[in-house]
Amino acid sequence: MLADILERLHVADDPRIASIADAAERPGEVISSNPTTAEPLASVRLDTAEDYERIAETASKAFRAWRRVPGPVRGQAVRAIADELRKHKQDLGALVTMEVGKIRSEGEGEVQETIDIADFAVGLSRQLYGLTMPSERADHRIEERWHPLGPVGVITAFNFPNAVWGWNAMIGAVCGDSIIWKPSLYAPLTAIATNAICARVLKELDHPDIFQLVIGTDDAVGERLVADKRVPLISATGSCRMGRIVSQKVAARLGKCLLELGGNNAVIFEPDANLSLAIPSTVFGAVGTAGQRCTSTRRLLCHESIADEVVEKFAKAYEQIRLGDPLDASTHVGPLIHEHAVEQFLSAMTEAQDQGGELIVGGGRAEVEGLKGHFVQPTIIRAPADNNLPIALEETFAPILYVFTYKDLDEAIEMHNGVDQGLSSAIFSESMRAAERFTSESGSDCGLAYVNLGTSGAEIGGAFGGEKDTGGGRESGSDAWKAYMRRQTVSIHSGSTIQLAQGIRFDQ
Ligand code: UN1
Repeated sequence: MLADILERLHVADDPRIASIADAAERPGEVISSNPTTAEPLASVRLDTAEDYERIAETASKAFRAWRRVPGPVRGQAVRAIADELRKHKQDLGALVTMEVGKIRSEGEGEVQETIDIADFAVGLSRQLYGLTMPSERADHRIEERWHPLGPVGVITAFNFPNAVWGWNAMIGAVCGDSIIWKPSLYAPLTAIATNAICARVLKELDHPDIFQLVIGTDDAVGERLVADKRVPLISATGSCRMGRIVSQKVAARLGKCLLELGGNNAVIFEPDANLSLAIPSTVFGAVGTAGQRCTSTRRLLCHESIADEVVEKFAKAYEQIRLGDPLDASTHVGPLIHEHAVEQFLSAMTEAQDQGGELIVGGGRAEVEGLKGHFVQPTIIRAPADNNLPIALEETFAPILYVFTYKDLDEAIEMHNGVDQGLSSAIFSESMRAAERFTSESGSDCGLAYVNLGTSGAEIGGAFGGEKDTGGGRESGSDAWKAYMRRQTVSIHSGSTIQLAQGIRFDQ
Protein backbone atom coordinates (compact mmCIF):
# COMPACT_ATOMS: atom_id res chain seq x y z
CA MET A 1 0.00 0.00 0.00
CA LEU A 2 2.78 2.46 0.93
CA ALA A 3 4.64 1.80 -2.32
CA ASP A 4 1.47 2.55 -4.33
CA ILE A 5 0.82 5.73 -2.41
CA LEU A 6 4.38 6.95 -2.93
CA GLU A 7 4.10 6.07 -6.61
CA ARG A 8 0.88 8.06 -7.02
CA LEU A 9 2.47 10.96 -5.15
CA HIS A 10 5.43 10.78 -7.61
CA VAL A 11 8.02 10.26 -4.89
CA ALA A 12 8.64 6.52 -5.19
CA ASP A 13 12.06 7.30 -6.72
CA ASP A 14 12.91 10.16 -4.41
CA PRO A 15 16.62 9.80 -3.62
CA ARG A 16 15.99 10.54 0.05
CA ILE A 17 13.87 7.42 0.45
CA ALA A 18 16.66 4.89 0.91
CA SER A 19 14.49 1.83 1.12
CA ILE A 20 10.89 0.75 1.56
CA ALA A 21 11.27 -2.98 1.36
CA ASP A 22 14.09 -3.54 3.81
CA ALA A 23 13.88 -0.51 6.04
CA ALA A 24 16.61 -0.89 8.63
CA GLU A 25 18.60 1.36 10.89
CA ARG A 26 21.74 2.32 8.95
CA PRO A 27 24.16 5.15 9.64
CA GLY A 28 23.00 8.41 8.08
CA GLU A 29 19.41 7.22 7.81
CA VAL A 30 16.28 7.41 9.90
CA ILE A 31 13.46 4.92 9.97
CA SER A 32 9.92 6.11 9.61
CA SER A 33 7.79 3.67 11.59
CA ASN A 34 4.09 3.02 11.59
CA PRO A 35 2.91 3.67 15.17
CA THR A 36 -0.07 1.38 14.58
CA THR A 37 1.99 -1.71 13.84
CA ALA A 38 5.32 -0.61 15.34
CA GLU A 39 6.85 -1.77 12.07
CA PRO A 40 9.18 0.22 9.84
CA LEU A 41 7.69 1.89 6.77
CA ALA A 42 10.85 3.14 5.11
CA SER A 43 14.34 4.35 5.79
CA VAL A 44 15.07 7.92 4.84
CA ARG A 45 18.45 9.49 4.19
CA LEU A 46 19.39 12.20 6.66
CA ASP A 47 20.84 15.48 5.47
CA THR A 48 24.27 16.42 6.73
CA ALA A 49 25.73 19.80 7.64
CA GLU A 50 27.05 20.11 4.06
CA ASP A 51 23.61 19.30 2.67
CA TYR A 52 22.18 22.04 4.88
CA GLU A 53 24.63 24.54 3.46
CA ARG A 54 23.64 23.66 -0.10
CA ILE A 55 19.92 23.77 0.73
CA ALA A 56 20.19 27.13 2.53
CA GLU A 57 22.09 28.60 -0.43
CA THR A 58 19.41 27.36 -2.84
CA ALA A 59 16.71 28.89 -0.62
CA SER A 60 18.57 32.22 -0.50
CA LYS A 61 19.01 32.29 -4.25
CA ALA A 62 15.37 31.33 -4.84
CA PHE A 63 14.28 34.10 -2.46
CA ARG A 64 16.22 36.75 -4.38
CA ALA A 65 14.33 35.84 -7.57
CA TRP A 66 10.91 35.10 -6.01
CA ARG A 67 10.70 38.41 -4.14
CA ARG A 68 10.58 40.20 -7.50
CA VAL A 69 7.64 38.14 -8.77
CA PRO A 70 4.48 40.24 -8.26
CA GLY A 71 2.30 39.21 -5.30
CA PRO A 72 -0.75 38.21 -7.39
CA VAL A 73 1.47 36.10 -9.66
CA ARG A 74 2.85 34.36 -6.59
CA GLY A 75 -0.78 33.83 -5.61
CA GLN A 76 -1.50 32.11 -8.92
CA ALA A 77 1.32 29.66 -8.21
CA VAL A 78 -0.15 28.91 -4.79
CA ARG A 79 -3.52 28.41 -6.44
CA ALA A 80 -1.99 25.75 -8.69
CA ILE A 81 -0.50 24.12 -5.58
CA ALA A 82 -3.93 24.03 -3.94
CA ASP A 83 -5.36 22.33 -7.06
CA GLU A 84 -2.62 19.71 -6.96
CA LEU A 85 -3.11 19.11 -3.23
CA ARG A 86 -6.82 18.57 -3.88
CA LYS A 87 -5.94 15.80 -6.33
CA HIS A 88 -3.67 14.10 -3.80
CA LYS A 89 -5.71 14.69 -0.66
CA GLN A 90 -6.58 11.04 -0.08
CA ASP A 91 -3.09 9.69 -0.64
CA LEU A 92 -1.42 12.38 1.43
CA GLY A 93 -4.00 11.89 4.17
CA ALA A 94 -3.34 8.14 4.16
CA LEU A 95 0.39 8.79 4.39
CA VAL A 96 -0.20 11.00 7.45
CA THR A 97 -2.24 8.17 8.96
CA MET A 98 0.48 5.62 8.29
CA GLU A 99 3.30 7.75 9.66
CA VAL A 100 1.70 9.35 12.72
CA GLY A 101 -1.37 7.20 13.43
CA LYS A 102 -4.15 9.77 12.98
CA ILE A 103 -7.46 8.36 11.86
CA ARG A 104 -8.19 8.68 8.13
CA SER A 105 -10.61 11.58 8.36
CA GLU A 106 -8.17 13.55 10.50
CA GLY A 107 -5.30 12.74 8.14
CA GLU A 108 -7.34 14.01 5.21
CA GLY A 109 -8.64 16.87 7.35
CA GLU A 110 -5.09 17.98 7.82
CA VAL A 111 -4.46 18.10 4.08
CA GLN A 112 -7.74 20.00 3.77
CA GLU A 113 -6.34 22.52 6.24
CA THR A 114 -3.35 23.06 3.93
CA ILE A 115 -5.70 23.45 0.95
CA ASP A 116 -7.77 25.97 2.92
CA ILE A 117 -4.75 28.05 3.87
CA ALA A 118 -3.54 27.93 0.27
CA ASP A 119 -6.93 29.30 -0.87
CA PHE A 120 -6.70 31.98 1.80
CA ALA A 121 -3.18 32.84 0.65
CA VAL A 122 -4.32 33.26 -2.96
CA GLY A 123 -6.72 36.03 -1.90
CA LEU A 124 -4.11 37.49 0.41
CA SER A 125 -1.63 37.76 -2.47
CA ARG A 126 -3.71 40.72 -3.69
CA GLN A 127 -4.18 42.21 -0.24
CA LEU A 128 -0.75 42.71 1.28
CA TYR A 129 -1.93 46.16 2.24
CA GLY A 130 0.12 48.87 3.87
CA LEU A 131 -1.27 51.94 5.62
CA THR A 132 -0.75 55.53 4.58
CA MET A 133 -0.37 58.28 7.17
CA PRO A 134 -0.87 62.00 6.84
CA SER A 135 2.45 63.79 7.09
CA GLU A 136 2.78 66.78 9.40
CA ARG A 137 4.73 68.54 6.63
CA ALA A 138 3.41 69.99 3.36
CA ASP A 139 4.41 68.10 0.19
CA HIS A 140 5.32 65.02 2.19
CA ARG A 141 3.76 61.62 2.12
CA ILE A 142 4.21 58.62 4.44
CA GLU A 143 3.25 55.06 3.67
CA GLU A 144 4.05 51.57 4.82
CA ARG A 145 5.29 49.04 2.32
CA TRP A 146 5.44 45.34 3.09
CA HIS A 147 8.37 43.60 1.49
CA PRO A 148 9.33 39.92 1.36
CA LEU A 149 11.43 38.95 4.36
CA GLY A 150 13.82 36.21 3.26
CA PRO A 151 14.12 32.45 3.58
CA VAL A 152 11.88 31.34 6.47
CA GLY A 153 12.91 28.34 8.58
CA VAL A 154 9.89 26.18 9.42
CA ILE A 155 10.33 23.54 12.12
CA THR A 156 7.32 21.24 12.46
CA ALA A 157 6.25 18.59 14.96
CA PHE A 158 5.06 15.04 14.27
CA ASN A 159 1.43 15.72 15.19
CA PHE A 160 0.60 18.02 12.27
CA PRO A 161 3.15 16.90 9.68
CA ASN A 162 1.34 18.59 6.80
CA ALA A 163 -0.98 21.43 7.91
CA VAL A 164 1.34 23.39 10.16
CA TRP A 165 3.92 23.54 7.39
CA GLY A 166 1.07 24.57 5.08
CA TRP A 167 0.15 27.53 7.30
CA ASN A 168 3.70 28.80 7.12
CA ALA A 169 4.63 27.83 3.60
CA MET A 170 1.51 29.01 1.76
CA ILE A 171 1.50 32.38 3.53
CA GLY A 172 5.29 32.72 3.25
CA ALA A 173 5.09 31.93 -0.47
CA VAL A 174 2.60 34.68 -1.31
CA CYS A 175 4.60 37.06 0.87
CA GLY A 176 7.60 36.46 -1.42
CA ASP A 177 9.67 34.29 0.92
CA SER A 178 11.36 30.97 0.36
CA ILE A 179 10.92 28.19 2.89
CA ILE A 180 13.42 25.83 4.52
CA TRP A 181 11.36 23.09 6.12
CA LYS A 182 12.80 20.93 8.87
CA PRO A 183 10.11 18.32 9.57
CA SER A 184 9.83 15.92 12.48
CA LEU A 185 11.95 12.80 12.04
CA TYR A 186 8.77 10.84 12.85
CA ALA A 187 7.09 12.00 9.65
CA PRO A 188 9.72 12.36 6.93
CA LEU A 189 7.67 10.67 4.19
CA THR A 190 4.78 13.09 4.56
CA ALA A 191 7.26 15.94 4.32
CA ILE A 192 8.97 14.52 1.24
CA ALA A 193 5.64 13.99 -0.53
CA THR A 194 4.15 17.36 0.45
CA ASN A 195 7.23 19.34 -0.44
CA ALA A 196 7.59 17.48 -3.74
CA ILE A 197 4.05 18.37 -4.83
CA CYS A 198 4.69 22.07 -4.19
CA ALA A 199 8.17 22.06 -5.73
CA ARG A 200 6.90 20.26 -8.85
CA VAL A 201 4.10 22.78 -9.42
CA LEU A 202 6.54 25.69 -9.16
CA LYS A 203 8.96 24.03 -11.54
CA GLU A 204 6.22 23.46 -14.11
CA LEU A 205 5.37 27.15 -13.86
CA ASP A 206 9.05 28.05 -14.24
CA HIS A 207 9.28 29.72 -10.85
CA PRO A 208 12.27 29.63 -8.50
CA ASP A 209 12.76 26.66 -6.22
CA ILE A 210 11.40 28.26 -3.03
CA PHE A 211 10.33 25.08 -1.20
CA GLN A 212 13.40 23.52 0.36
CA LEU A 213 13.34 20.53 2.66
CA VAL A 214 16.04 19.56 5.11
CA ILE A 215 15.61 16.28 6.97
CA GLY A 216 18.14 15.86 9.72
CA THR A 217 19.06 15.72 13.33
CA ASP A 218 19.18 18.76 15.56
CA ASP A 219 22.96 18.49 15.76
CA ALA A 220 23.57 18.31 12.05
CA VAL A 221 20.92 20.63 10.64
CA GLY A 222 18.53 21.98 13.32
CA GLU A 223 21.13 24.02 15.13
CA ARG A 224 22.55 25.33 11.87
CA LEU A 225 19.13 26.46 10.67
CA VAL A 226 18.35 28.21 13.94
CA ALA A 227 21.72 29.99 14.00
CA ASP A 228 21.71 30.90 10.31
CA LYS A 229 21.78 34.67 9.77
CA ARG A 230 20.51 34.19 6.22
CA VAL A 231 17.19 33.05 7.74
CA PRO A 232 15.51 36.10 9.30
CA LEU A 233 12.51 34.20 10.68
CA ILE A 234 12.29 30.84 12.41
CA SER A 235 8.76 29.54 12.82
CA ALA A 236 8.83 26.61 15.22
CA THR A 237 6.11 24.28 16.46
CA GLY A 238 6.78 21.82 19.27
CA SER A 239 7.35 21.55 22.99
CA CYS A 240 7.94 24.48 25.34
CA ARG A 241 11.38 23.00 26.04
CA MET A 242 12.29 23.10 22.35
CA GLY A 243 10.85 26.63 22.04
CA ARG A 244 13.03 27.93 24.86
CA ILE A 245 16.18 26.63 23.18
CA VAL A 246 15.21 27.88 19.72
CA SER A 247 14.09 31.33 20.87
CA GLN A 248 17.31 31.95 22.81
CA LYS A 249 19.47 30.93 19.88
CA VAL A 250 17.49 33.06 17.46
CA ALA A 251 17.48 36.02 19.86
CA ALA A 252 21.27 35.76 20.20
CA ARG A 253 21.58 36.66 16.52
CA LEU A 254 18.69 39.16 16.75
CA GLY A 255 16.55 37.10 14.41
CA LYS A 256 12.77 36.76 14.65
CA CYS A 257 10.88 33.82 16.05
CA LEU A 258 7.32 32.68 15.63
CA LEU A 259 6.59 30.07 18.27
CA GLU A 260 3.64 27.73 18.61
CA LEU A 261 4.43 25.58 21.62
CA GLY A 262 2.57 23.52 24.18
CA GLY A 263 -0.93 23.96 25.53
CA ASN A 264 -2.77 22.87 28.64
CA ASN A 265 -6.24 23.57 27.41
CA ALA A 266 -9.31 23.53 29.61
CA VAL A 267 -13.05 23.52 29.07
CA ILE A 268 -15.47 25.05 31.57
CA PHE A 269 -18.91 23.48 32.00
CA GLU A 270 -21.29 26.01 33.53
CA PRO A 271 -24.42 24.70 35.32
CA ASP A 272 -26.53 25.63 32.28
CA ALA A 273 -24.24 23.91 29.74
CA ASN A 274 -26.09 22.03 27.02
CA LEU A 275 -24.57 18.65 27.81
CA SER A 276 -25.65 17.00 24.57
CA LEU A 277 -23.37 19.51 22.86
CA ALA A 278 -20.72 19.89 25.53
CA ILE A 279 -19.92 16.23 26.12
CA PRO A 280 -19.34 15.05 22.52
CA SER A 281 -17.37 18.22 21.75
CA THR A 282 -15.16 17.67 24.78
CA VAL A 283 -14.72 13.96 24.04
CA PHE A 284 -13.38 14.88 20.60
CA GLY A 285 -11.14 17.55 22.13
CA ALA A 286 -9.74 15.11 24.68
CA VAL A 287 -9.32 11.90 22.69
CA GLY A 288 -9.20 13.09 19.05
CA THR A 289 -5.72 12.57 17.52
CA ALA A 290 -5.17 10.40 20.65
CA GLY A 291 -4.80 13.61 22.67
CA GLN A 292 -1.74 14.61 20.63
CA ARG A 293 -2.82 18.03 19.42
CA CYS A 294 -1.38 21.13 21.00
CA THR A 295 -5.06 22.12 21.20
CA SER A 296 -6.25 18.88 22.85
CA THR A 297 -8.49 19.28 25.88
CA ARG A 298 -6.52 18.30 28.98
CA ARG A 299 -8.68 19.69 31.81
CA LEU A 300 -12.42 19.81 32.39
CA LEU A 301 -13.57 22.36 34.96
CA CYS A 302 -17.07 21.43 35.92
CA HIS A 303 -19.55 23.30 38.12
CA GLU A 304 -20.00 21.29 41.34
CA SER A 305 -23.78 21.09 40.87
CA ILE A 306 -23.43 18.96 37.71
CA ALA A 307 -20.05 17.28 38.24
CA ASP A 308 -21.27 13.80 39.23
CA GLU A 309 -23.78 13.64 36.39
CA VAL A 310 -21.16 14.89 33.92
CA VAL A 311 -18.52 12.38 35.00
CA GLU A 312 -21.05 9.56 34.69
CA LYS A 313 -22.03 10.69 31.19
CA PHE A 314 -18.39 10.95 30.15
CA ALA A 315 -17.70 7.44 31.42
CA LYS A 316 -20.60 6.19 29.25
CA ALA A 317 -19.41 8.18 26.24
CA TYR A 318 -15.88 6.76 26.61
CA GLU A 319 -17.31 3.22 26.43
CA GLN A 320 -18.36 4.02 22.85
CA ILE A 321 -14.86 5.05 21.73
CA ARG A 322 -13.41 2.62 19.21
CA LEU A 323 -9.67 2.27 19.55
CA GLY A 324 -7.91 0.59 16.67
CA ASP A 325 -6.32 0.77 13.26
CA PRO A 326 -6.54 4.40 12.15
CA LEU A 327 -6.83 3.29 8.52
CA ASP A 328 -10.14 1.62 9.40
CA ALA A 329 -13.00 4.07 8.83
CA SER A 330 -14.81 3.02 12.01
CA THR A 331 -11.89 3.82 14.34
CA HIS A 332 -12.09 6.91 16.55
CA VAL A 333 -8.67 6.78 18.20
CA GLY A 334 -5.37 5.45 16.93
CA PRO A 335 -2.04 4.90 18.68
CA LEU A 336 0.42 7.28 20.30
CA ILE A 337 3.42 8.19 18.20
CA HIS A 338 6.02 5.98 19.93
CA GLU A 339 6.79 3.85 22.94
CA HIS A 340 8.30 6.77 24.84
CA ALA A 341 4.91 8.53 24.64
CA VAL A 342 3.28 5.43 26.15
CA GLU A 343 5.81 5.53 28.98
CA GLN A 344 5.07 9.20 29.60
CA PHE A 345 1.36 8.41 29.68
CA LEU A 346 1.90 5.58 32.16
CA SER A 347 4.10 7.71 34.38
CA ALA A 348 1.42 10.46 34.40
CA MET A 349 -1.07 7.79 35.47
CA THR A 350 1.09 6.76 38.40
CA GLU A 351 1.64 10.36 39.46
CA ALA A 352 -2.03 11.27 39.13
CA GLN A 353 -3.07 8.41 41.39
CA ASP A 354 -0.24 9.06 43.86
CA GLN A 355 -1.51 12.63 44.06
CA GLY A 356 -5.00 11.48 44.98
CA GLY A 357 -6.60 11.49 41.53
CA GLU A 358 -9.43 9.01 41.07
CA LEU A 359 -9.30 6.88 37.95
CA ILE A 360 -12.72 7.00 36.29
CA VAL A 361 -11.95 5.21 33.01
CA GLY A 362 -8.88 3.94 31.16
CA GLY A 363 -5.50 4.40 32.76
CA GLY A 364 -3.43 1.76 31.02
CA ARG A 365 -1.83 0.47 27.89
CA ALA A 366 -4.41 -0.85 25.42
CA GLU A 367 -4.24 -4.08 23.50
CA VAL A 368 -5.62 -4.01 19.98
CA GLU A 369 -5.90 -7.40 18.36
CA GLY A 370 -3.41 -8.00 15.62
CA LEU A 371 -1.64 -4.68 16.11
CA LYS A 372 1.58 -4.19 18.04
CA GLY A 373 1.45 -0.39 18.08
CA HIS A 374 1.57 2.15 20.86
CA PHE A 375 -2.03 2.15 22.03
CA VAL A 376 -3.26 3.55 25.34
CA GLN A 377 -6.74 3.75 26.81
CA PRO A 378 -8.55 7.08 26.63
CA THR A 379 -8.53 8.10 30.27
CA ILE A 380 -10.46 10.24 32.73
CA ILE A 381 -9.02 11.14 36.14
CA ARG A 382 -11.03 13.03 38.71
CA ALA A 383 -9.06 15.44 40.89
CA PRO A 384 -9.35 15.18 44.68
CA ALA A 385 -11.89 17.47 46.39
CA ASP A 386 -9.26 20.14 47.11
CA ASN A 387 -8.41 20.25 43.36
CA ASN A 388 -4.75 19.67 44.20
CA LEU A 389 -3.42 17.59 41.29
CA PRO A 390 -0.03 18.96 40.18
CA ILE A 391 0.38 16.49 37.29
CA ALA A 392 -2.55 18.21 35.55
CA LEU A 393 -0.44 21.35 35.28
CA GLU A 394 1.87 19.53 32.88
CA GLU A 395 1.12 18.80 29.25
CA THR A 396 1.17 15.04 28.65
CA PHE A 397 0.71 14.31 24.95
CA ALA A 398 -1.87 11.54 25.43
CA PRO A 399 -5.67 11.15 25.78
CA ILE A 400 -5.98 12.06 29.47
CA LEU A 401 -8.77 14.30 30.75
CA TYR A 402 -8.46 15.63 34.30
CA VAL A 403 -11.77 16.69 35.87
CA PHE A 404 -11.95 19.47 38.47
CA THR A 405 -14.94 21.07 40.18
CA TYR A 406 -15.63 24.70 40.99
CA LYS A 407 -18.22 26.81 42.81
CA ASP A 408 -18.47 29.97 40.72
CA LEU A 409 -17.25 31.27 37.39
CA ASP A 410 -14.59 33.54 38.90
CA GLU A 411 -13.01 30.54 40.57
CA ALA A 412 -13.28 28.53 37.34
CA ILE A 413 -11.52 31.25 35.35
CA GLU A 414 -8.76 31.47 37.94
CA MET A 415 -8.23 27.70 37.77
CA HIS A 416 -8.46 27.85 34.02
CA ASN A 417 -5.66 30.42 33.76
CA GLY A 418 -3.56 28.81 36.48
CA VAL A 419 -1.23 26.91 34.13
CA ASP A 420 1.96 27.97 32.35
CA GLN A 421 0.59 27.61 28.84
CA GLY A 422 -2.05 29.75 27.12
CA LEU A 423 -3.13 28.23 23.83
CA SER A 424 -6.78 27.17 23.67
CA SER A 425 -9.82 27.39 25.93
CA ALA A 426 -13.55 26.82 25.90
CA ILE A 427 -16.73 27.39 27.86
CA PHE A 428 -20.07 25.67 27.52
CA SER A 429 -22.96 27.79 28.71
CA GLU A 430 -26.30 29.03 27.43
CA SER A 431 -25.76 32.31 29.22
CA MET A 432 -24.61 35.34 27.30
CA ARG A 433 -23.13 36.75 30.52
CA ALA A 434 -20.89 33.76 31.13
CA ALA A 435 -19.75 33.71 27.49
CA GLU A 436 -18.93 37.41 27.55
CA ARG A 437 -17.12 37.13 30.87
CA PHE A 438 -15.04 34.21 29.57
CA THR A 439 -13.98 36.07 26.43
CA SER A 440 -13.45 39.43 28.16
CA GLU A 441 -10.11 40.96 29.15
CA SER A 442 -10.40 39.31 32.57
CA GLY A 443 -11.53 35.97 31.21
CA SER A 444 -9.51 33.27 29.41
CA ASP A 445 -5.86 34.24 28.98
CA CYS A 446 -5.44 32.04 25.89
CA GLY A 447 -4.85 32.90 22.25
CA LEU A 448 -7.95 30.91 21.28
CA ALA A 449 -11.26 31.03 23.14
CA TYR A 450 -14.33 29.04 22.15
CA VAL A 451 -17.93 29.36 23.29
CA ASN A 452 -19.96 26.16 22.95
CA LEU A 453 -17.21 24.50 20.91
CA GLY A 454 -14.30 22.30 21.98
CA THR A 455 -10.68 23.47 22.25
CA SER A 456 -9.32 21.81 19.10
CA GLY A 457 -10.16 22.16 15.45
CA ALA A 458 -9.50 25.80 14.66
CA GLU A 459 -10.41 27.07 11.21
CA ILE A 460 -7.57 28.61 9.22
CA GLY A 461 -9.19 32.07 8.89
CA GLY A 462 -8.32 33.24 12.40
CA ALA A 463 -4.85 33.89 13.79
CA PHE A 464 -3.66 30.71 15.52
CA GLY A 465 -1.36 30.68 18.54
CA GLY A 466 -1.18 31.36 22.24
CA GLU A 467 0.26 33.33 25.11
CA LYS A 468 2.60 32.61 28.04
CA ASP A 469 4.67 29.44 27.55
CA THR A 470 2.83 28.74 24.30
CA GLY A 471 5.25 31.28 22.86
CA GLY A 472 3.15 34.23 21.66
CA GLY A 473 3.35 33.53 17.92
CA ARG A 474 0.42 33.78 15.52
CA GLU A 475 0.22 31.72 12.36
CA SER A 476 -2.41 30.92 9.77
CA GLY A 477 -5.12 33.50 8.99
CA SER A 478 -6.07 37.08 9.88
CA ASP A 479 -3.01 39.37 9.75
CA ALA A 480 -0.51 36.64 10.72
CA TRP A 481 1.07 37.25 7.28
CA LYS A 482 2.78 40.34 8.66
CA ALA A 483 5.30 38.15 10.51
CA TYR A 484 6.50 36.84 7.13
CA MET A 485 7.27 40.28 5.68
CA ARG A 486 9.36 43.27 6.60
CA ARG A 487 7.67 46.61 7.05
CA GLN A 488 9.21 49.68 5.52
CA THR A 489 7.95 53.12 6.48
CA VAL A 490 8.48 55.21 3.38
CA SER A 491 8.48 59.03 3.54
CA ILE A 492 8.48 60.88 0.25
CA HIS A 493 9.07 64.61 -0.19
CA SER A 494 7.84 66.20 -3.40
CA GLY A 495 8.59 69.87 -2.56
CA SER A 496 11.80 71.77 -3.00
CA THR A 497 12.44 73.36 0.40
CA ILE A 498 13.80 71.43 3.35
CA GLN A 499 11.37 70.98 6.23
CA LEU A 500 12.62 69.07 9.25
CA ALA A 501 10.25 67.14 11.47
CA GLN A 502 9.53 68.24 15.04
CA GLY A 503 9.89 71.85 13.86
CA ILE A 504 13.68 71.71 14.04
CA ARG A 505 15.43 74.68 12.41
CA PHE A 506 18.80 74.18 10.79
CA ASP A 507 19.09 77.37 8.74
CA GLN A 508 22.43 78.34 7.37
C1 UN1 B 1 -1.35 21.62 16.56
O1 UN1 B 1 -1.79 20.76 17.30
O2 UN1 B 1 -0.11 21.90 16.53
O3 UN1 B 1 -6.90 23.74 16.01
C2 UN1 B 1 -2.17 22.37 15.57
C3 UN1 B 1 -6.52 22.60 15.75
C4 UN1 B 1 -5.83 22.36 14.41
C5 UN1 B 1 -4.39 22.71 14.50
C6 UN1 B 1 -3.64 22.08 15.64
N1 UN1 B 1 -6.48 23.16 13.41
O4 UN1 B 1 -6.69 21.65 16.50
